[in-house]
Formats: sequence, C-alpha cells, structure tokens
Amino acid sequence: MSGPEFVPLAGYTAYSDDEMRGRAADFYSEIGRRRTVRDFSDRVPLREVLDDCLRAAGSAPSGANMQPWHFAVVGDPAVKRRIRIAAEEKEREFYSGRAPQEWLDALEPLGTSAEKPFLETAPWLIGIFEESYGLLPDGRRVKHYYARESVGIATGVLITALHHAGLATLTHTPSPMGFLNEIMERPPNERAFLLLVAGYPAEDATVPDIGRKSLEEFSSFI
Ligand code: IYR
Repeated sequence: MSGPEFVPLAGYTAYSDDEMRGRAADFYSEIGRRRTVRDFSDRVPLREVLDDCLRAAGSAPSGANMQPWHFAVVGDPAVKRRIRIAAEEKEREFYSGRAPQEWLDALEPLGTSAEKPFLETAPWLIGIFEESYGLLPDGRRVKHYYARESVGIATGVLITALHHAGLATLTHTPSPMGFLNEIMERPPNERAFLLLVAGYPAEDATVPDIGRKSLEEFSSFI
C-alpha cells in the first residue's frame, strides 16, 4: 500500500497581530449579533447564497474525513406543510405530557409552544442528517467515526455562514424526528440531527430578552 499523500498548505493566510486583533474583534461583533429567530418572512432569498452557505458547511472537519452529513432543503409549500403537521403533532405530545415540568420551566423564557407556523412561512427548511454509516455502491457499509460531532460542527458552520450572509435561522428539534426521513425521503443509514429553519426574519420579528454568559463564566485558562 502506498503512504498518504500531502500537498502544501496553500490556503493559509498570515496576518499581523494588529490585523488579527481587528479580525477577531470584527468577527465576534458580527457573530455576536446572531439571534435565533422564530418569526420569519416568506420572502425567498437567492438560491446561490444558500448553495455557498451549504458549501461552507461541507468544509467542516469530520472524523476520518468521512463528511457524514446530508442537508435536505425543502422549499415546496406542500412539503413544508406536511412537515409542520407532523412536527406539531410530536410537539403537542411534548408540551402537553411528555416533557417534565423542569424542562417546560427551562423553556418558559423562550416562549415556545407546539405551534410552529414558521415551518410554513420560512422559505427553507433544511433537514440535517447524520450518516451513521456510509454505503458503497455495492451495498457494503463504511464505518463512520464521530459522526454526531462532525455533523454538529458542520451545522455550526452553516448557521454562521447563513448569519454572515444576512439570513436568520432557527435550530428546531421536533422530537422524535424520524418523520423527517420519511418526508424528506432519506435512507435508513441517515438519522435526522436537526431541522434548520432559514430565511429573512419577519419585519416585526421579536426575540426573547435573554442574555449570554460572559467569557469568564464559560472559559478558564489553566
Ligand atoms: N423541541 C421543542 C422544545 C424545545 C426544546 C429546547 I432544549 C429548546 O431550546 C427549544 C424548544 C420545540 O422545538 O418547541
């Protein structure tokens, strides 16, 4: 067997300390404005913007470079409606019985409920699927490593890319999410990771008045 092949690190860009300080501060200020949105406009953004944001997500690191993700984008109103109906059915069970009171109390500041109108209003519902294992054309299985972690990282890149492009997102987690495989026609080796709702925020969109932990609260330097 021949060994691994390497090429020069061509894409790396070096910055001076001043440039780096500015870039880090600018990026923090940009991403710090991101808010999870539940009120969407029905205006449809440019498809090429979404394509580039998905390409950005696909550049995420992954276990053994297996790239164990699939992004299924739904824009068809009839399919969005089916997703809303199925999600709300699950959510009603969650909000009126399955969720322990402690969980409902934790969600209270967010003002969420089983009603999910954004699943029909927003232009794009992106089903994010984790390929638990790969499939070769002959049907043999390829083992995937750290698939969940990899998909989580790719999802973070996608959310960041969409925000950077000027779009809003909502990480929606109807539970259980198996119905997404059926509606989005995904194979059994894929497991729904989350449903990312994306589009322009509604003009009168509001967000909960909640804060973020400070750097000191969530980090330590040893
Ligand atoms: N999946 C439900 C409940 C929910 C759970 C968490 I954790 C949230 O941060 C928000 C909502 C829903 O989407 O309403």
